[in-house]
Amino acid sequence: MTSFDFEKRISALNSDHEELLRRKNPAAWTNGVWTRYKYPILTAEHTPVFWRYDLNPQSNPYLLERFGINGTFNSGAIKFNGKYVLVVRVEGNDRKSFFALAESENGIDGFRFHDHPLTIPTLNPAETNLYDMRLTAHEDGWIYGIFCVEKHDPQAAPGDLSSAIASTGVVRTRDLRTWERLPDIQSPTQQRNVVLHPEFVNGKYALYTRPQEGFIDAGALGGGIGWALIDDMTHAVIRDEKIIDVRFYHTIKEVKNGEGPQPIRTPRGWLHLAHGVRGCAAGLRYVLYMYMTALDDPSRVIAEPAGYTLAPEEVERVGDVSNVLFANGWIADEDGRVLLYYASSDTRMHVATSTIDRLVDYCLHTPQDGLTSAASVKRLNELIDKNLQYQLTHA
Ligand code: BGC
Ligand code: BMA
Repeated sequence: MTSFDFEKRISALNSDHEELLRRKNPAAWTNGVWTRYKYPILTAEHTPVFWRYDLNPQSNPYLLERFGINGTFNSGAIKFNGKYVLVVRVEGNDRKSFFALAESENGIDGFRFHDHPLTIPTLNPAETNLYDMRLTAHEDGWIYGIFCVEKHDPQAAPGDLSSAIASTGVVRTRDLRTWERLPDIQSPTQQRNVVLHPEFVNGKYALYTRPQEGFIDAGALGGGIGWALIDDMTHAVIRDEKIIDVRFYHTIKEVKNGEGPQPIRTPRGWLHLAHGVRGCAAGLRYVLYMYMTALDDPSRVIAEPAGYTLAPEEVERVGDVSNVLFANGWIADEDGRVLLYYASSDTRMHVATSTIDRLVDYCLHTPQDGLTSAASVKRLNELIDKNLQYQLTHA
């Protein structure tokens, strides 16, 4: 009979876990706009050992994993009481997602999960999966969490166990401990990627929306990121909705797009980060892009730098759903830094940093997409000529 040393195994598990959580995360890459860091900040292995294992040798003599974690991704973010706090989408081996808070002192490494995941009150027993929460500290004094609620489509043909319906859930809190569930947002269409604007606009709440024709297809209704004013977040109803960030043929957002985190106010306008999706032989490719809107009207686009700002690279390319970068959380820090929390391939969380000044410069001074190869060549030639001229005169 092989002997199994329970105590030895558990102490190895604990010390490996502690080592992972204490690992420093040096800067590794920059293109001037963003700095990437060497390691993911949260992976399935970062979840507490006591989430995954039953630690009692009587009930778990072989020390088997009892609750497998498949991934930690698509996190909302907020700075709260001086800590960098993420509301992480955790997915179990059973494919169900739930939310859990993790926090760090410096926002770059040392993220630790709170002991328990969030318990979100259920409004309707049919709701099956909850994911992708955006956190907005609103000027009304509440912190809102807006997330996707997924149910099996009641109209699905018998045997069709894939068709689903996406709606939008709302919770609010003041302390990140007690979360009050509000009614789901009423909308004439399905919605994903709904984000609450942090300020009142004409005395109303304002939502970035993403109407969609079906569960997956954005279709004609989902022509881009939408905008809707709401009277009351405790009974939110989307009535009039307009598309503010439009999709175009042969771009990084040709198939779908959606608002990422809550926008950031700057002296020059609102900074936005979104995801864009295009189809290719490998399936859907998700990248991150930016745009800016006007301070006097956050629904009016004033800058649209061409193409993506971050796309999957190296280890980021591979995971549960490969070739995906997705972000629904960032923090504008008091010192002018921006910490972007992005997920790769529906598997793990990363951080990238920039500053408000750099991001505003990037948005306002990076040329817009001319939508054709000819326009891109013209844009590139302008930069080349400008640089060659500069080199000549500064030789
Ligand atoms: C998944 C999401 C995904 C959505 C659309 C859901 O079932 O949980 O991650 O974005 O389907 O593909
Ligand atoms: C979606 C999103 C994300 C996910 C992405 C890629 O539509 O809502 O949850 O990261 O697909 O699977």
